[in-house]
Amino acid sequence: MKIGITCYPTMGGSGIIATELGIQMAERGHDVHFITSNTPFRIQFQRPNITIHQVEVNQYAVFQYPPYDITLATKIAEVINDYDLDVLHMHYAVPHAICGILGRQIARRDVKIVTTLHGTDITVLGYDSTLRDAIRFGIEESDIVTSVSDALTEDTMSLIAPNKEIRTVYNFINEKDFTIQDCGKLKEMYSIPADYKIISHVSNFRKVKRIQDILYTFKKVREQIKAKLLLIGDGPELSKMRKLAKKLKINEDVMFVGKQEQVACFYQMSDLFLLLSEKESFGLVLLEAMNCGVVCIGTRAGGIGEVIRHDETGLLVDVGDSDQAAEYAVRLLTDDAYYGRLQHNMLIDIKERFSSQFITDQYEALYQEMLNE
Ligand code: GMT
Repeated sequence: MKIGITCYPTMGGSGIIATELGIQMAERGHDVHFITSNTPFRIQFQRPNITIHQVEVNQYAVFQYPPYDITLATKIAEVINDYDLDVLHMHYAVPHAICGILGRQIARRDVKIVTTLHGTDITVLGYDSTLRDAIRFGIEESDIVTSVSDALTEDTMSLIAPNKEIRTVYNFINEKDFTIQDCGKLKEMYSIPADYKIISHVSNFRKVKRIQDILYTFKKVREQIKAKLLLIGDGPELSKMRKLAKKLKINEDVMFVGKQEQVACFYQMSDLFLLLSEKESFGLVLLEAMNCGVVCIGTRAGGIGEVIRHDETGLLVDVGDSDQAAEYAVRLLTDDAYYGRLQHNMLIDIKERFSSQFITDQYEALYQEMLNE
């Protein structure tokens, strides 16, 4: 198949999944075309069957805002025609599904469109009455719509109420990069004493990630256990959280390492991973941590409860309950047998429900289904 993919090519989970899926499809022999504002950051070297079409948005004095959506739609139309695309896979209803639909009209070709909803397009933009109709249009005019969790499917149905079936297709893990491996002397390089436990978190430090709860949890754990907190990523809440760590007098044990391109080694040196968001459609970072052997504590928010099976493959707490999170963290970090049981189950569960092969098969079948219609 000839597949066009549009996503935000950044470090966010949606861009990662879109890119990894494109790589998987290319490895299966499909002809993959990324139509994006930049080379997706996970494509760092030459890969056969993958072509990148960069969308360059020009700024003109007549426009008050740069016309990203129209330029993208025009580029999509050009690639549809020049490469005879069969399928477009658009990540995010707004703006990308709409750009795909417009691109298809401009190209005047019957290319099939699958749109994947990732979360923010629904759980944030869905509340904006100026965008809700456009999101519904993007969903209804796509040939097939998928969402990354049942929770997001339900949210979409209640917030947007589209006249369209939405199918859940879970995110998947890149098993090659995220695997149990010795992280070498990393602990030593970061001057972390060997007998300290490492608790970590990776995100874009948006408000929804509730980094303050991670700090509160860590403070309580630190009172009982020698531990360091490793915070990876950058975003709007970062400087506030640095101040909070100081105020809580835990700053000496909290390491803010900023945005990092290679995160696998940070998971590999961790003993526990926390994702305490108030909204999270899936939580791809959980899969990454888990496949590196790290047991996770997450909140009962969105799709996190579909990724972590409470008390079987990890632990769940209510949003904001840092007392419970700390109690669970101490148990996991002191009870090796319990940790080992959850870790064992979690590694099996990932293989069964979130492997790259299992999920790529599902998307490939969806593409095929559209073409057979
Ligand atoms: O988590 C973010 O803020 C980034 C966002 C994105 O659009 O890249 O992530 C969303 O999509 C990921 C991939 O499907 C999911 O794993 C994240 O849970 C989801 N984020 C939210 O729902 C907040």
